[in-house]
Amino acid sequence: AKAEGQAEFSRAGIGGFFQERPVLYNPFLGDALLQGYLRRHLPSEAVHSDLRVFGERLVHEVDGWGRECEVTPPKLVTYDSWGCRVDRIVTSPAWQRMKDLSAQEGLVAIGYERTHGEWSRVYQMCKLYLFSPSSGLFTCPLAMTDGAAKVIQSLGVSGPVDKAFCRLTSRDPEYFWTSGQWMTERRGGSDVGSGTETVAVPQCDGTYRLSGFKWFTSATDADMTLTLARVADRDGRTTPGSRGLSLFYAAVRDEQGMVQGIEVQRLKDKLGTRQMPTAELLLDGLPAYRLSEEGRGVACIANMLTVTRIHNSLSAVAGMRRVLQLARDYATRRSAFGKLLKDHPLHMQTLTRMEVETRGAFLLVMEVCRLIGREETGHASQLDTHLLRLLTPVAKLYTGKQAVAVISEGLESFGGQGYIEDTGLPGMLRDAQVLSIWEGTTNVLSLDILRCIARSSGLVLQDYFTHTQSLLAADIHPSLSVAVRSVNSALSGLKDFLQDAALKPPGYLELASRDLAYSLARIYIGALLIDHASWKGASQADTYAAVRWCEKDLCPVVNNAAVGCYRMETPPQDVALVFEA
Ligand code: UCC
Ligand code: FAD
Repeated sequence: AKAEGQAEFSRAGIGGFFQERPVLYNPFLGDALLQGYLRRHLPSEAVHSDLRVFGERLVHEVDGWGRECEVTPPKLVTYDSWGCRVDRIVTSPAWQRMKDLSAQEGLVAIGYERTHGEWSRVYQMCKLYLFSPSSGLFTCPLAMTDGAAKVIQSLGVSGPVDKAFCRLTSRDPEYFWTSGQWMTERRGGSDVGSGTETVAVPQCDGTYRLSGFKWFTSATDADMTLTLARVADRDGRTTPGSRGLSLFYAAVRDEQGMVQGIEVQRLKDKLGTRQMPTAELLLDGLPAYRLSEEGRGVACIANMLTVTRIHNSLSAVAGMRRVLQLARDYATRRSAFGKLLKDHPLHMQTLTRMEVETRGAFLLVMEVCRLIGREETGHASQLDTHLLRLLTPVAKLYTGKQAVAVISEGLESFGGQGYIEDTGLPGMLRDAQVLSIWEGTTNVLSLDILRCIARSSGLVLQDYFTHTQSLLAADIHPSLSVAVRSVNSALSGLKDFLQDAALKPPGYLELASRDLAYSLARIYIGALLIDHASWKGASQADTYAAVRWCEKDLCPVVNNAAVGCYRMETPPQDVALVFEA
């Protein structure tokens, strides 16, 4: 109690008002779209109950571990106290708990057990989507683990990798392994065909020894890795370019838990993803097994890229959802200008725009998960396979960018508190920034989309048009007719653009590729939102989200082409502008 006359602000008192913090509730129960999506496509009580229970565990247990991972980053111990080289990466106890939990909860296993048939991937990814923002970035090793399992399974190779596959997909924490994915070298991470210098020297027993330098290796505390190298012939010569690359499997540690044939040069000092070690590795005779035919390394690791890019997209949408869940709760607790934030229409407009982005991203990512699930269970038509190939990079590049924009807006919705480190919010933005860089940058994936269209002689695009139109053909409620018109008009604009582009000089489509990727994403998302809102169990909010999405420019490539963005004169003008001194 204050003595009479004592000021409220004095050495003994720091004021009476303390802002209530935003509260994280069960992320499954707080996500209407996730629940609706599952009710529609996977109405399994077992799945619903698992996600609900897991949601509780995340709030009461795991989210705290995630924070612990952030504030206890990994360290590299190069020498032991007697001067012996040990190269040990020490992670926090919370990181270890994440590994055990991942096994127990089946976060990789569910995708391979396939208890729910073609919907098993959707189930697995929904669980990972809930886990991701609380995971202290353990979703990164899980993504690579899942990708490695997929590669091993699809190659059907035998030998020590059989055992590795069982470990990667195990639910037993004692037995469970994680994998790395070492592709990037100092000369280049996008153009691995030119950038890879690592050499694989054949041994008498059919194995190889790898020597080279891997410039970025994330979650380097992993048990095994998949990596690329060039097989040397008897004279030590290798084949240059992508055609010289083969895919290898290597165990990272020996029976005693010591790295074998590897020197950990240092850990990267990163903007974000600090919870997780990312190391530079000197490979100095690392024992390895070749998994692919010689020269088929890139084609064989492509399955891993598909899976890790899907995980990347999932993390992006999960980050958006988490910041929104916190922001909407905060809007019910924080007052400004005499009323709660939730009662300021402009604040709610801001949150609505974030919500629409997040819903659209969610449906796009689930669509890719649906497609991979069909492919893996033998249900995929050629159309499904084409869509999976096209939409994987589309989703990765689009959601990676959306995540940064939405999470940044999310931070602002907390005012100054959004900038304060120990709220946990700034880390979300830092971590989001990597999503458009690793696993293929936005430009590199835009070009990948062009290549995949060209390789299919345009069939991939035909299937894109066919399927998008079929999503609009269902029984559409009149309240959605404006949205349907927008998507249809964007689709026909896109068709006209592509016909025109086919007649343009080489280089035209390259300049247009990024806008083309955005157009493919926005149109497809529009169709998915309309389709979801047309489902009999949909809510009014579903309809509203579809309508709002379709108000945006769904086909930026058409407008940019109209103003001459991709003309042949543009590249030299771009250079002159950027380099003007
Ligand atoms: O960043 C990394 C790990 C980060 C941590 C994990 C995060 C996971 C998410 C976590 C969330 C929290 S690992 C490094 C990732 N690096 C990249 O993504 C590389 C980016 N660069 C590319 O994607 C390039 O496009 C390359 C490397 C694929 C280009 O190489 P090439 O050799 O020039 O490629 P080509 O000629 O286009 O393709 C060679 C073969 C072809 O098959 P064939 O020979 O049968 O015609 C292609 O069809 O590979 C096939 N191919 C693909 N197939 C290439 N890309 C793909 C693809 N995406 N899908 C299917
Ligand atoms: P570059 O290839 O040099 O690209 C530089 C810029 O040029 C980019 O903006 C790119 O979009 C642009 N560009 C390149 N080519 C073209 C083109 N043809 N047209 C237009 N623009 C182009 N790699 C791994 O292998 N394993 C890992 O575990 C791993 N972990 C990582 C962790 C972190 C935190 C980070 C940041 C990176 C990690 N990476 C990892 C590396 C990552 O995959 C690469 O950084 C990424 O693929 C880009 O390669 P780069 O850095 O060589 O950039």
